[in-house]
Amino acid sequence: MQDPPSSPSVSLSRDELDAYWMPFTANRQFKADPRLFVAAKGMYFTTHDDRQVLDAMAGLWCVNAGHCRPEISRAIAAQAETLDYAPPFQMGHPGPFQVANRLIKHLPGDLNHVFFGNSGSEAVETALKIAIAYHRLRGEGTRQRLIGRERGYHGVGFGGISVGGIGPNRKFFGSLLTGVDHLPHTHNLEHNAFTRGQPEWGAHLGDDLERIVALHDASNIAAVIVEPVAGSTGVLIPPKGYLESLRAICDKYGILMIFDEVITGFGRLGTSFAANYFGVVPDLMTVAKGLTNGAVPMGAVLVRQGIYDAFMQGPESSIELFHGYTYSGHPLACAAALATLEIYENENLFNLDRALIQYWEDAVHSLKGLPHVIDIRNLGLVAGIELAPIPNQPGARAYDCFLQCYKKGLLIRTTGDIIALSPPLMIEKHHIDRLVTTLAEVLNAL
Ligand code: PXG
Repeated sequence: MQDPPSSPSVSLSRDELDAYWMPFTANRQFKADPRLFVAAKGMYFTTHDDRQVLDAMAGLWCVNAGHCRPEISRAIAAQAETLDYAPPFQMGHPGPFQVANRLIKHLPGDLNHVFFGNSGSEAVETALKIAIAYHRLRGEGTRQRLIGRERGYHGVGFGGISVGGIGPNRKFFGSLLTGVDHLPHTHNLEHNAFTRGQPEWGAHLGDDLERIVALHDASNIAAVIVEPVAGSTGVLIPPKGYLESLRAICDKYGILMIFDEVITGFGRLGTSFAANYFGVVPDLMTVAKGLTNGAVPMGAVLVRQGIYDAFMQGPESSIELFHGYTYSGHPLACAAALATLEIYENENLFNLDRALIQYWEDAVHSLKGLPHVIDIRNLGLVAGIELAPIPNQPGARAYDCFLQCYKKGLLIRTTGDIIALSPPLMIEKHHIDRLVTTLAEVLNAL
């Protein structure tokens, strides 16, 4: 086990806490009793009050190879000293070409062209735009409608919140994108509570796509976007046959299928990507987070050969896609991504030990029967534990659980009354034991 580092001293006054508007955070509550991390190593964070916290969330689903890997920090530092920045439009540098080539080796089918951005949200906006533009280039410009899913999370851009299925993320922000429909989500406690791995019930939910096609006609539909396993809304595992069914219906009607693998990518399910795990190849895939082990922001869209080819038409002097970011393929992000992919490959993190995954599954399911636990679900190295809400106080029970865990030295993530667990992939059995023991103590005392 790596030794956690001691913390650099830090003190922020109440006034100093005020200027920073924190994302997706109860700012006033947080600033009254802040929780700051000041260092991290391997499986642990160090807090501002010098405690060690076991990271059961890989940061925020991103630090898959563990914290502060020297190979990655050294690569970033060396890159910063050599080439800090290069313009990405009509100019280049070796980094993004190298990352793209290394990345596509791990992708199934002909997902072999990569467009870079800086986050999952940007990857999603990019993918939706490519899908619509692709149809237009092929003379099917009426295909503009987008289909997402209830309880889907696709970042916070206007496209992402429109295809996303989370009420609070949408309701404050006006009319959003027009022409969007949502498939039903696949979560069902009545049929599937306490399932290990993929549930048996629910493949038919994909057939709802037929209903949407019948309503709008396929000639108006550009793409369907889903997370293969929904992460943010509480680890919703797809029923057996569901993703296969969506793929078949998309094929039948010429609708592009987008997998948002921002969470499921880079080893989370025990394979490189969920597409490999489920044996379902989408037409476009969005990734971010684990791409750089969380060390430098980076996102990307992978597209199949035919999509790239559709854009590479007309005069060679013409710009094929009017889209991109100042920091697309940023040198520091590329350095981090290359070093990260090297670690994943060298440490076989895309092919996790089956025995470890089984240990994880057994450990999380051992919490069945504890107070308030109404469901436990898992796949690869991810798990969701659903708690019965306190009447009229949705989310309060799980938030309390989060706070108690933090006090006891364990970082979990909660969404509504669901606990999400998604540890770094180099987790060992003794970490799993500690994680589950702490959670059990907290649940028993809630
Ligand atoms: N797609 C998916 C599937 C995601 O999980 C994004 C897109 C957006 O990525 P960026 O890099 O723009 O944040 C995400 C992000 C949570 C949580 O509570 C999850 C995410 C972000 C913030 C919180 O589970 N995932």
